[in-house]
Amino acid sequence: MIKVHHLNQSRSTRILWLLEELQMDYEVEHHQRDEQTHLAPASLGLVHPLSKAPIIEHNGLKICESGAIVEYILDQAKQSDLRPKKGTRAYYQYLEWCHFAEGSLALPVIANLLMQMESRDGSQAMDGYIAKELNLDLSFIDATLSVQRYFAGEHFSAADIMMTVSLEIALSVNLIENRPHISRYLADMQGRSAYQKARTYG
Ligand SMILES: N[C@@H](CCC(=O)N[C@@H](CS)C(=O)NCC(=O)O)C(=O)O
Repeated sequence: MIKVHHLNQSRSTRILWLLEELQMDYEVEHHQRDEQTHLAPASLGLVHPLSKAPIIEHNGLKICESGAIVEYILDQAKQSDLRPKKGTRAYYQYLEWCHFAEGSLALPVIANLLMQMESRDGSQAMDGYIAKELNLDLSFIDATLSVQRYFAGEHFSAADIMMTVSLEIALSVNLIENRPHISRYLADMQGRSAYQKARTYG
């Protein structure tokens, strides 16, 4: 059975959500963020030298990086339509957005979150860079979702699981105001029962 190392309020929600969508058995080992620093506790460092969530353990393998874990789990699933068929247009959209979630969107969204925790006058090079990247990324995402329901086209896929968790961080700091298609999309994702089950883990 797949063991998921879950850190509260983190990207490991992606993995719990995916496993719920696939109705696969799994066990969860909980790790609670330090209340002061908000970082992972020492228990996660004992599992993996990076001390980051998610991490899974299965059949003697230990895997980090949420995108890689998603692919691994989809490889284990007996039957799944959460990854479009290779070579199709939907597959390449799926691939693009799975990578976009961590490769492009995560940096400005998380940097923005961290910058809000400190006092800044807004004139540093970093502020301009992050604001520009956020605007570019969120405009592109909103335009995409104005013409299609999901990131890989008209069917829900694991790319939606990758993207939703990053977009929710943007939502939590009011970056989604005036982005009607992203707002519609997030409400749709948050209505899924597998999502709601994954969120019960904190
Ligand atoms: N790119 C990695 C990012 C992993 C990551 O940064 N995880 C965060 C939680 S969202 C974490 O474990 N932070 C705790 C810490 O750094 O102490 C992935 O997608 O899995």
